[in-house]
Amino acid sequence: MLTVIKNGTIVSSQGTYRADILIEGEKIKKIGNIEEPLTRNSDTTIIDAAGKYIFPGFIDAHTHFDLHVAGTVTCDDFYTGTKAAVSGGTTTIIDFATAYKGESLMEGLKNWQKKAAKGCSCDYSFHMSFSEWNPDRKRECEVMMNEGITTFKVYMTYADMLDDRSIYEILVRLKEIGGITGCHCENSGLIDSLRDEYASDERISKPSSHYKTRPAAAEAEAINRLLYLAYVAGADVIDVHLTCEEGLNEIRGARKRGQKVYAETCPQYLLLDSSRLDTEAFSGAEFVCAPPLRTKHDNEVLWKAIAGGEIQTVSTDHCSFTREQRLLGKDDFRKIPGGLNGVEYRGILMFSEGVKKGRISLEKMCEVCSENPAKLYGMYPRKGVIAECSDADIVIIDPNDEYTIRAADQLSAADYCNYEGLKVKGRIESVFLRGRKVAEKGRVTEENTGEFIKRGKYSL
Ligand code: DUC
Ligand code: ZN
Repeated sequence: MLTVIKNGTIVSSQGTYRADILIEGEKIKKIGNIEEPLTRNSDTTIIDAAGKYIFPGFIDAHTHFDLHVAGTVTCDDFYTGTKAAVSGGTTTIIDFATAYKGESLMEGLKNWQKKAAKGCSCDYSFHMSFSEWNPDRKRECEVMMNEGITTFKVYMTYADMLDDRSIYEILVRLKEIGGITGCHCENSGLIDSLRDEYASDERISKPSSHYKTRPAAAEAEAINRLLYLAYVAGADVIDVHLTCEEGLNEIRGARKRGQKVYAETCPQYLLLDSSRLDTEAFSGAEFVCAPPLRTKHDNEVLWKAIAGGEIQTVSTDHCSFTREQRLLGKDDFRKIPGGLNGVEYRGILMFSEGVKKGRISLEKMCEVCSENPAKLYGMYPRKGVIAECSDADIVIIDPNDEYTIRAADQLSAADYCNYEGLKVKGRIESVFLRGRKVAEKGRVTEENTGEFIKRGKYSL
């Protein structure tokens, strides 16, 4: 079966150009002027994309589906989460498999493969999160690399946090075998002390206590520490979900020392700020995430950092809960399950709030949503680019449509939306996953065709 997408404007990190795309099976067969007789063949589907932008499928390298958090489980599993993802133009997600204490990395991977086996509507892979570091885990890193799990994750806070020695040794080991780790950077000791203080008086029942006990300084200190550990290890490293100017300044410092540091941010840190939690109503709890939302100033600093090439990727950290689940923390902000929903909105938010508002170019959007994630996470050029022989993962955006984001329309299992009421310009019109049309105007037209992607080493 052949598909021809005609007359569209193809977007890459290097520019935009008008060309037709011929899809054969799962791959892009040809780019150029596709003429008859191909387009006359009755087996050929022709799509007229005049006036539309054509992006390589977006890659969301930071999701949490079917994850146990704070005594509950995210309301999106791989089935609902990947449907939501693909409806918004994300054709590949990378979730976080965790090897809990006492489990081998392979056991952790198998547990997450089982979760994903419930059905995925976009392609998927996993990073491997460590909960402990010892000679067994060290040996198993290579096993993961052979399985196509080439990126890892460490936490500097939460129950699974690792100490500085372990993080340093992981950086050394991954450098030896060509892997790379992302790190959740927040200073645990400082946060724990502040949390106990706020929990000792009436502030215990305010959702805003969550962000007030996780200051930007806690993030910046942890980033600084990570980057010095990486400096001594001589290892490249990824700071995931960067939220603030203080943290960015630490990354700038490390880059001045000659270090290779990759930075990721998320739409919530570009578009939302902590005033969302400053409500008397408990609804502020719907905006609890870690690291927390910061200030409007930070939002703009991060947009500029994307435009200027200081931030390489934009992911979502999608980690969704219902209103009822948030109520677990009604009397104690420490028990509010944290994380925002957003896996289905990243593409349209980056287009409408980024490109249409003149904060970033089309090329930059393509770079941070598709091309760089593909390179950093070892999938390029199979994914992340519209090119001959690449997977036909394609997003068609109609720049002239507009609509209002509403929870009532969303595919995520969450019963509210962190971007409720936002008017957006543009629409993710059609989404192709390895040559098959899987979504149209926010609806999934074919589900469960996602496959596990064995990834190679990072190259960005
Ligand atoms: N932060 C969240 O808010 N949720 C899940 C994991 C994380 O790091
Ligand atoms: Zn996360």
